[in-house]
Amino acid sequence: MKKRFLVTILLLLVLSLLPAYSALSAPTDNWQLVWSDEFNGTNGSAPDSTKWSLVDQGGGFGNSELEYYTSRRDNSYQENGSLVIVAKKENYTGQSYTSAKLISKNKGDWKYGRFEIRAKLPQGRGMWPAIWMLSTDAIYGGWPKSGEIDIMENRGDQMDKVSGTIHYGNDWPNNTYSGASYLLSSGQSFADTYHTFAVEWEEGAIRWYVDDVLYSTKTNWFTPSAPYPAPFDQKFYLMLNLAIGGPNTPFTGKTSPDDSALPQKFYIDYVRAYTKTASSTALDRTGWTATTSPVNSTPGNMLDGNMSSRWTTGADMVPGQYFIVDMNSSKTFNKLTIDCTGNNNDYARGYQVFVSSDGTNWGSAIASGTGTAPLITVNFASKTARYIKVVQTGTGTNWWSVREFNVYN
Ligand SMILES: [Ca+2]
Ligand SMILES: [Ca+2]
Repeated sequence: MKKRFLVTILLLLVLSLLPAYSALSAPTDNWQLVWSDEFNGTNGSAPDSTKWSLVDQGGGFGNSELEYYTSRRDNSYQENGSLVIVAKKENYTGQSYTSAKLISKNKGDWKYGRFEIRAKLPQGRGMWPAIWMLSTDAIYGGWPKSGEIDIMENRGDQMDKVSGTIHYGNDWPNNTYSGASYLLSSGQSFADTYHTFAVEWEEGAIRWYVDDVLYSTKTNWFTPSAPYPAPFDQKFYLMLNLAIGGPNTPFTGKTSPDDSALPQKFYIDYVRAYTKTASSTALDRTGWTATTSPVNSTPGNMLDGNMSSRWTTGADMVPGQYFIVDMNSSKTFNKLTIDCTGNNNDYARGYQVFVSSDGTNWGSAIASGTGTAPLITVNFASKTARYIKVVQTGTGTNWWSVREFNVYN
């Protein structure tokens, strides 16, 4: 997003369009949600100030951008479950357009993670929506020496294409970047519907996805003052903005904006940040037994390693149904899975998880949630106990079933 002086020419060199099918589905079990904004505030309300700061600034941002970013509700608000960033043709504090930019600096900062944003883009010549990240503390120096990760950028006269890029290296004009673009099928536009944009950033690797299709992986970069994997080994924060490119803005093609397209709206359904938990191993279930309420079918079917056998309530889901697994001796664990794949409507519509050392005293729930799919994965801080109890808290017109129940550490 910053200082793209040679972007137009160089992008032509790096547009190795790679939406060839490579299905690394995401997020995997090992990505755990740690932060999110679902933008469920009341219609017209400001973005959550505990998660975002609103930039109040103009001046071009090194790219001869034309907008002034305001903190007014004219340019940003929540509506119907989305954040809306509005770009307007409007004279304001020396600029001839207004828009908004949200930053999570010192409110949401992460070293490594999966960052997933579902958004519908604005359109029209000059529009430059961006979802990107910069270093919180910039310990390796000014741009681009502390790095920049662009999760998604688009130019509004090319609505079938987005790009993902990292910027790094020496001071401008000797800076470096690398990236790739993702193209929709012919005739489709990122302005027509929401799409999911994600980056997975781990030590030594950054991967870009659109709608869970991996389209770019970068593993090479540098910064002058520190060894690899610097600069991408420090905390970064998120930014969401809609810039307006002008006659001197390379990214948007050095043309004047199409004023007839304004106002334009950039809709963001959610922003979710995940961190990777250590890979886990399923515990050996030898000697484990299960009891259930209601008493029905064969509880041991959830522990037999066979997806074709199941325990089921034999009755519609109602709160209070439960099963208890006795692991035969005390175990330490931090994750469980309740799998009813194959009876795809039979998963718990809501659940609470309890643990006990004696099968009698359960204390308060260690985890709870709402099931949304036949495989329910529950992560929690490590526990040591012999018994695990899962209680149904939802209501449904299907029988509650469990084909396999596993516990991990
Ligand atoms: Ca939402
Ligand atoms: Ca089974």
